[in-house]
Amino acid sequence: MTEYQSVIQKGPATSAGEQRERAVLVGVDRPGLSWPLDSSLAELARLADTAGAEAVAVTTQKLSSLNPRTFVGSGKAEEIAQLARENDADVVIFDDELTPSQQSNLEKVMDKDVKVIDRTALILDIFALHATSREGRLQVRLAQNQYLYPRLRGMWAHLASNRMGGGVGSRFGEGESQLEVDRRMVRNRITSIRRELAHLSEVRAVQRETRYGSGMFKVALAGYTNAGKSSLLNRLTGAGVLSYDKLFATLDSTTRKFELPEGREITLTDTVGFIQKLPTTLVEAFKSTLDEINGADLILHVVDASSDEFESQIEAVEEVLGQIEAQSIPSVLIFNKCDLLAEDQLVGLRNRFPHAQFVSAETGFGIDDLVAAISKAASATEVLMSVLVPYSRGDLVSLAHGRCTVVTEAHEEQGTRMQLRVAPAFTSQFKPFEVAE
Ligand SMILES: Nc1nc2c(ncn2[C@@H]2O[C@H](COP(=O)(O)OP(=O)(O)OP(=O)(O)O)[C@@H](O)[C@H]2O)c(=O)[nH]1
Ligand SMILES: [Mg+2]
Repeated sequence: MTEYQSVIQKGPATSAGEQRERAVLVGVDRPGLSWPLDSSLAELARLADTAGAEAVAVTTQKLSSLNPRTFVGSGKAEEIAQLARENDADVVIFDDELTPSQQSNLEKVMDKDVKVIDRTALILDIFALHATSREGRLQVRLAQNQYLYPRLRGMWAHLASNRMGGGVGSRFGEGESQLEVDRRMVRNRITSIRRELAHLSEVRAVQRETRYGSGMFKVALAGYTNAGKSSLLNRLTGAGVLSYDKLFATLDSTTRKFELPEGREITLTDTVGFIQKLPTTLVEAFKSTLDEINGADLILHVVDASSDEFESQIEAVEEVLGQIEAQSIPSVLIFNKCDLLAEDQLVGLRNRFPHAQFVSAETGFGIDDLVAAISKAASATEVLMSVLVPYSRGDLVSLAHGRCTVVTEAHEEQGTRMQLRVAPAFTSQFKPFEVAE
């Protein structure tokens, strides 16, 4: 059966002692790039590192228009083949998505055992390495199969393996019919994964609704990969979520309860990171995970303040938020890693972004202000109510303390008199006990 194979096969960077694949990185400078080529290639090197390949050479070309056959110019393609030979490379990685035919044409130019892949395939590899939940793994398989489908004709040995295969040459010798069989198989697989994901997504929606009781204010941490979302969740809730200095450490979302200083509980959800040129197949495949952002009442957009590219990163994140139609959800910019900034840099940022929060998940700097900002946002939608709750309704008093903001509270003969700020979800429960000021 035709299955998608990881493109980097010598194992992840973490497996000590393992020999890592050697990669040549290729970037093309052309008009209209929103990201400086150098930093995009530096990011590509980090992606390669995370997937288990070491960048041994980097080459670029300036073009006014792309070559439809080989992406770069044909002379440049020869030059890349030479560079790969000199550096004993296993793989050539393009910083942009190649069309299936470009990928195939480029492989013909390279020496026999040199693979040609693109940023998208690399990101798919990393996602496959880091997916742990059933849903996460299914989402990755969906994206892999969508990527594989149009590339079946070329059928590079490294991209798909014929697990049931009948020996050398068996898959290429049979012409169109084998291609048709493969196509149908991949198509069927996509359909069945989609079906299973749709089911899991319903389950997840129900869980989200009932999670710790409905009506709770929901906060999602979103942002560029490696910005410190998981670290921030850990700092706030002691969640113990995996955070490390690799791209896409988090794939599965984690939700934790968090108690605001006034006693009210909200939920905080850590989510998968974004990146520039995030493959659209991945955005589609991860729809249900990304729904955690969509279902939030407030988005904390976490930014790595120490990155030279933080502005482009903010833009890239906003673009993906637009793609998942989450741009209308209230959001706050959180500049993290402020411990790495010089004092004047921090002052400059505060002046430029007066509505943002400035924190360090590492040192705890600014966390109290951040919590205050969350409290403020959480109470913005609430209405002020004065109630007198009879002593027989202890449940409502608990609800008030757990889910609302208690402004004043007095114990009187007929019951508990409270002034509350109540979220829209709970007003109907307090309505029967409402009293005049
Ligand atoms: N100096 C410093 N480093 C930080 C801070 N917050 C996070 N980091 C480091 O940044 C790296 C990435 O942190 P994560 O919390 O894994 O980032 P993330 O946004 O969850 O990343 P992904 O899950 O990969 O998208 C880790 O090595 C953290 O230790 C901070 O405030 N200061
Ligand atoms: Mg994370």
